[in-house]
Amino acid sequence: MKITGIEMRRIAMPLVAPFRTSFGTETARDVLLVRVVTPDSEGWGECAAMSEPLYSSEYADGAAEALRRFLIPALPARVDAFGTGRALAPFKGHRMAKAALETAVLDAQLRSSGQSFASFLGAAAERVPCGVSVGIMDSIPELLDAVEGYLSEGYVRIKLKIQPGWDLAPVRAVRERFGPDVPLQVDANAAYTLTDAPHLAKLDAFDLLLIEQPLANDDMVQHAALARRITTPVCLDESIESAEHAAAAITLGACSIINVKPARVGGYLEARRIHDLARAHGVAVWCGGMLETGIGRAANVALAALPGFTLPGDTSASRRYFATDITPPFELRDGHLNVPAGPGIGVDPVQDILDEVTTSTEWITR
Ligand code: OSB
Ligand code: MG
Repeated sequence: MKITGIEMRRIAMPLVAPFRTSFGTETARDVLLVRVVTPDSEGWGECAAMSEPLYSSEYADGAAEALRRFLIPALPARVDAFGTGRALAPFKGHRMAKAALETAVLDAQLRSSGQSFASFLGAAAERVPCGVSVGIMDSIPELLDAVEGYLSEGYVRIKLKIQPGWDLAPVRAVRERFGPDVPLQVDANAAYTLTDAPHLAKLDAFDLLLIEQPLANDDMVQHAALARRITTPVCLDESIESAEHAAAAITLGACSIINVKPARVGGYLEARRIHDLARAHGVAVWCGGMLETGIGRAANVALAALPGFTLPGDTSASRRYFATDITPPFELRDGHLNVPAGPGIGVDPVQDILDEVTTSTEWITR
């Protein structure tokens, strides 16, 4: 496939409510979109990097710089998604930037051939069950109101963000109010250390599906030690940046569940490798999120339909994040989102809305 040019577009998307995690509070998403143009199609990729390097080392301005200076110039004139992966491999890190470019190439390629992401990736379902990630709040009553709202919308599992000082009490309050049958899990975004193991073991009483990334990104061995000291299954997010990391984590016993975010691991091809590896080892995976717009969400929902994705993802409806999405909104039906079936990611940005939220564009000819 010949690439004639690539557009990098920045958009500013206010969130419907601030989203607070152990690493910071987001009130708006500053998103970098990549559009790959070929003679007979175009393809979109959304870069999940946030404005500041707090979740991982990547950030939106840094991703844009890596793309314009190294990644886009390294693309051969004729290339497909697999070739894109190979061309970008010599550059260390910058996985979210690579994922955006590879996804845009894959989208263009699949639109040309008329195949959907879901079909290309090997999806086994036409709709996926959805969970919701609930941020840290100022008070327990506020949290209970938020959870009640999401449950009444139909979300099939609740994930609570936790940090030291906001862990046992919110989990206990949600269990007491909504009962033992609500599928419930927590995500610490690396806020604890192994010395907190006795404290984290107190979460065992609440029958959680999993605890996500309790310890630091690099603490693979420490996660294995923690997993031996608590009964709540340990799930890794930040620690897993590749299939090699996943293999190491599984071998070490650092996790029994993996949150797969295509952005974090460099794209959908690597995400599928992790799915295949985990499935072969009996390790459950689920699809995480980075507060994506409809562009990133469409591809994530396709991935979440693969057979090894046996737990509900953070693939929430558009309105959980944005009053107006840049694509027709993803809507929850009976706790599920439909997997797009059209060519490529199966959705298109609405041009007027896209233009309204655009803060800059940059066209790179080839
Ligand atoms: O750790 O999973 C995370 C959002 C931004 C960065 C990291 C994370 C999250 C979420 C929300 O938990 C996932 C979503 O709903 O998109
Ligand atoms: Mg997480």
